[in-house]
Amino acid sequence: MRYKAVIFDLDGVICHTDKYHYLAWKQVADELGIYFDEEINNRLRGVSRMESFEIILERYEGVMSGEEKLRYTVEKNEVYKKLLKNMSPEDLPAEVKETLDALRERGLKLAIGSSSKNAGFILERLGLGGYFDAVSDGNNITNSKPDPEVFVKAAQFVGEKPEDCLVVEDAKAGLEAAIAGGMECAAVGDAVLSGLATWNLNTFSELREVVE
Ligand code: B16
Ligand code: MG
Repeated sequence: MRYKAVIFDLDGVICHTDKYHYLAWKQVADELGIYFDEEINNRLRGVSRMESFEIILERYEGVMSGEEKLRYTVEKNEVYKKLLKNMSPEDLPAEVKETLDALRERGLKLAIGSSSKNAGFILERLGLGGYFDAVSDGNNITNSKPDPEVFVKAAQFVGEKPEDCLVVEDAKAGLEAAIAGGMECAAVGDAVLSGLATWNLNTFSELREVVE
């Protein structure tokens, strides 16, 4: 087996919460009269909540205090969490679950490496609470992707060396984080275009061949 553990990003890899992030940020942007669209939303992939807001504020004319910024990010998260309640195990694609089960059967440890502070809640909604061997997320890091911290911690949590871990990511910042942490990585979706990944996946199930 090429690896001992596989570390999965959550949003954009295991599930798709982008639409909920978009709707929640849109509400805040509208309130502030800031232009916001799906293209700008794409720049928020893998980026922390506060850094996401800073990107949205690039189009803001006024000046905003740190306290106000905090208030708006809290508001965004409240809207986002309400929307997440729409999620259910049906939002976990069968292909993803079958592939995860197949990798586990082959003896690989499975972990989550997500920037999100809502990762635990999302996993519960998907019916994956307690499924992974370790969850490293926005609650146990001080630096977000492209800093490698979230993946380095995930490797520590499962007790494996970085060179024995494969990271699966949908964001360029996430691939950069994996590489900075000394890990090989597989790209899904738009991250393929960055040309940074060790493996470029057309489908999630291709992971079965990658780990051989
Ligand atoms: P939260 P990932 C990331 O999750 C999302 O891609 C990104 O859009 C979001 O801003 C970030 O989590 C923080 O999320 O506001 O829930 O803490 O892709 O690293 O799993
Ligand atoms: Mg992601």
